[in-house]
Amino acid sequence: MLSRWGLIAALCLFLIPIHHDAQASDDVGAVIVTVTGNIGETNRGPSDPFADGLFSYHYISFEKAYAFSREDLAALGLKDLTVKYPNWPGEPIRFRGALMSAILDKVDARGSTVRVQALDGYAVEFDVDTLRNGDFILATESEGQPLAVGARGPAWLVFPPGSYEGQPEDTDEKLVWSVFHIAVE
Ligand SMILES: Nc1nc2c(c(=O)[nH]1)N[C@H]1C(S)=C(S)[C@@H](COP(=O)(O)O)O[C@H]1N2
Ligand SMILES: [Mo]
Repeated sequence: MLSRWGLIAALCLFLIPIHHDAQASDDVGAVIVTVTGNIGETNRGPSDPFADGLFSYHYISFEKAYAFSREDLAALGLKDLTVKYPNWPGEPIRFRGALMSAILDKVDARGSTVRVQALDGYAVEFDVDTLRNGDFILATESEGQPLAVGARGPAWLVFPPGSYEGQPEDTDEKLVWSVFHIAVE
């Protein structure tokens, strides 16, 4: 027979959180953007070929990454940026999002190049220095509304004209919309 204390101890064992594999124990919330590559800070383990279906679709795998929910991005501090490009209809758009420099700081980015990749596979590279020194935001809202998936969300890399060296006159070609992955290389 178990003593009373033995019984209590046995019951307590059930209350101790059991550490599953890295995948299951990562507590990262409703992720919208994941940063991979040459980074010093991470909050999740390896990509899983099945569970991480969109990464697999794009032939991306990783050992560690930093996964951001909307709340994680908001915790970095959101900035407002109003932008207009000639091919956009209507008035300038007021965006809100985390600064790319804040995201790169948070993940302790160590590389020199950043590739910003969208759900549709469209991807653009930037120098880390360019992103750190300019008004580049990873917008998650426009005009006070969350950017939706199917629209330009979950995130849209937004910056004013003239933000990178050699940016052709007022083109928005590097403003990647539907961003889900940022690779530091
Ligand atoms: N996800 C995603 N973002 C993208 C693109 C794209 O094809 N997919 N095209 C880029 C280009 S080449 C331009 S000119 C602008 C505007 O393209 P759009 O009119 O198709 O939105 O978005 C940029 N961002
Ligand atoms: Mo374009």
